[in-house]
Amino acid sequence: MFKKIMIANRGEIAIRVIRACHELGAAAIAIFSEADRQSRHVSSADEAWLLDGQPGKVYLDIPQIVDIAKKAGAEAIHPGYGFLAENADFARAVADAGMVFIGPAPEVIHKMGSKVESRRIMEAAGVPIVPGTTDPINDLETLKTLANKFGYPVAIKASAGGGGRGLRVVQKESELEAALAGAQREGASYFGNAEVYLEKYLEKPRHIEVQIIGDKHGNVVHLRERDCSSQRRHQKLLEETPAPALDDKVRQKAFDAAVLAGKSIGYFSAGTVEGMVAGGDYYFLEMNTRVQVEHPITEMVTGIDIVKEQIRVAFGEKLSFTQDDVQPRGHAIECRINAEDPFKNFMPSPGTVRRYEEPSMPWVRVDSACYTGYQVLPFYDSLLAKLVVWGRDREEAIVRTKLALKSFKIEGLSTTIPFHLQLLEDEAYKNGTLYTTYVEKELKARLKAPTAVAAPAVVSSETNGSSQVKLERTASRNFEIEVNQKHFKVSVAELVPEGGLEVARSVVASKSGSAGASAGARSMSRTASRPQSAQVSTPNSGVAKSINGELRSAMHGVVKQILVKEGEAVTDGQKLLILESMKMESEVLSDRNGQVDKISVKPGETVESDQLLLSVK
Ligand code: MV4
Repeated sequence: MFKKIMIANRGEIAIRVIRACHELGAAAIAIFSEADRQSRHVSSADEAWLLDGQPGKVYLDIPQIVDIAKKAGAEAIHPGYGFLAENADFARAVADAGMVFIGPAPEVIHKMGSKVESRRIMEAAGVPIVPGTTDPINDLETLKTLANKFGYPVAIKASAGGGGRGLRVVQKESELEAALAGAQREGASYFGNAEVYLEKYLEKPRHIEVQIIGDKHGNVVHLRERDCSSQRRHQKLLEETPAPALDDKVRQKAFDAAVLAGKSIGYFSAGTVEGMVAGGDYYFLEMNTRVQVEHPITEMVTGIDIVKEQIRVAFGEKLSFTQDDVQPRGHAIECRINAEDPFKNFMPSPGTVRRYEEPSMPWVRVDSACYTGYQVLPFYDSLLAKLVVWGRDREEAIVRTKLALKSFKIEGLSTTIPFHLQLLEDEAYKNGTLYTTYVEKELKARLKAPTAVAAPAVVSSETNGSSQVKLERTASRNFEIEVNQKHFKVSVAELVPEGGLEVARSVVASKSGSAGASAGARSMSRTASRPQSAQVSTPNSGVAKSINGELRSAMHGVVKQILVKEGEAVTDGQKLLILESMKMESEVLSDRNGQVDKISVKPGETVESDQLLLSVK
């Protein structure tokens, strides 16, 4: 086995991989950005190296990461998910430097990165694909002809896309031109590739994905499916396995497609074959050549450690089990607890976690890098914790998940916990008929914010009714100090008022039985200090706020694109610019008919919360 493995990632997945390294007896090397000095992935590693450069960019710095890995004596690099995990150049650079990339071959990453090519390969292998093109489309006329051939609605997709980026749904011919331009622009700006293709758009599909793992001896097995239909704007919110109310024949079709897909490309690592189920049919969608966020639910029902097995096969070992050994047991649910406000259109909620306590109970696993005092940074995604719960059947798993969600204590910022509690009570969720746009189209409108209560004092039952402010020790914060190229770990604890001053606001999330019904209190001062919602155009809520035509950013982010010019006439609801924060792209819309008066930002510019973007008079 490898003796030393570098983890080219941060956060919970870095910690998860470090754990697998330690189980295998390998030392784990962490890398970290300046902003991540105090991160738990740094303190859990055996050795940690500071990356030179901007915190938002360093985890993508291939030459630097490969260089450090060589210097540190790593034999292999695990990329986690996100960042460089599906970057074929990185996989190649690791191999060229004489190390093992813990993932599939660079050519496989490259091929699966092109959705057009992966569709072509899968079709040739006999895997069912969504009706559509397997060649890129370059011009509007061809697009029109093909859209008519397949019939509306159609989806225009960036070939280099994935996860919803560069996806446009078109209902009628008049929308084709703008959709083509939009998909091309997103493909170019996110992936440096403007190539697009067309698919028949399937209404209300379920998102079923199959976990596979292969070794370097030609074996490929599947670890059954995950249902990831609970999403919002392509961000998964809850995943579970097995998929509820799924016909066993369709399930078997998905398994067969996944193994066939893996074998046809010589896959040797952990991977996921994403598909859609619509009207009793299964269709291949795309293949993810990495370990996924939601891999733990598969581990819970199969008992197989996917990350450890992934490292073992990268070393050249045969899979330690056969397809027949994969005998699932029970049901597992994962809730992605994000620093987002579900009642403000899931607006990112960066800031400091004032209190963080995980549920401690049987059948519950929490994968997280969070701690009291943890800062949610605007450079990275908003995942705070993955709550993973097992039950003998779905009902038992749901009951346990609700109990675990209610005993999670996260204060200081908004989280998706109240959303999860409401989702688990939802009829469509309970009977297993939820589809991919259900949360956005149906559930979001019904989400109930816990009722606001004027709460002058900060007393909750957590302090046993006492209004005294006690001092408590926060989890100690770890610092890494470098002196003469040597690493020292220093631990500092600080004294803060017990519970902090944000208790009133955040007990809403952690205490409400069925959210909305309990006596959760919302800090009124916070509410009052915000512009009233009537002044915020609804589609912009969470992204920008408009007061008398002045549009201000509601969050720290980056201006991706400006779609209008000064002096241009605009209409109510028209897209003005695109902001990105915490990996989410949001459109800022005009809330009135008028004229663009002044544009105060430039593309690429970083903006703070409350910063003036532009004004419409
Ligand atoms: C689709 C589709 C319906 N029909 N393609 C969204 C992200 C990317 N992975 C593919 N996506 C979709 N492609 C056709 N032809 C619906 C979606 C889709 C979706 C897919 C998987 C998981 C969640 C989704 C949410 C909305 C739309």
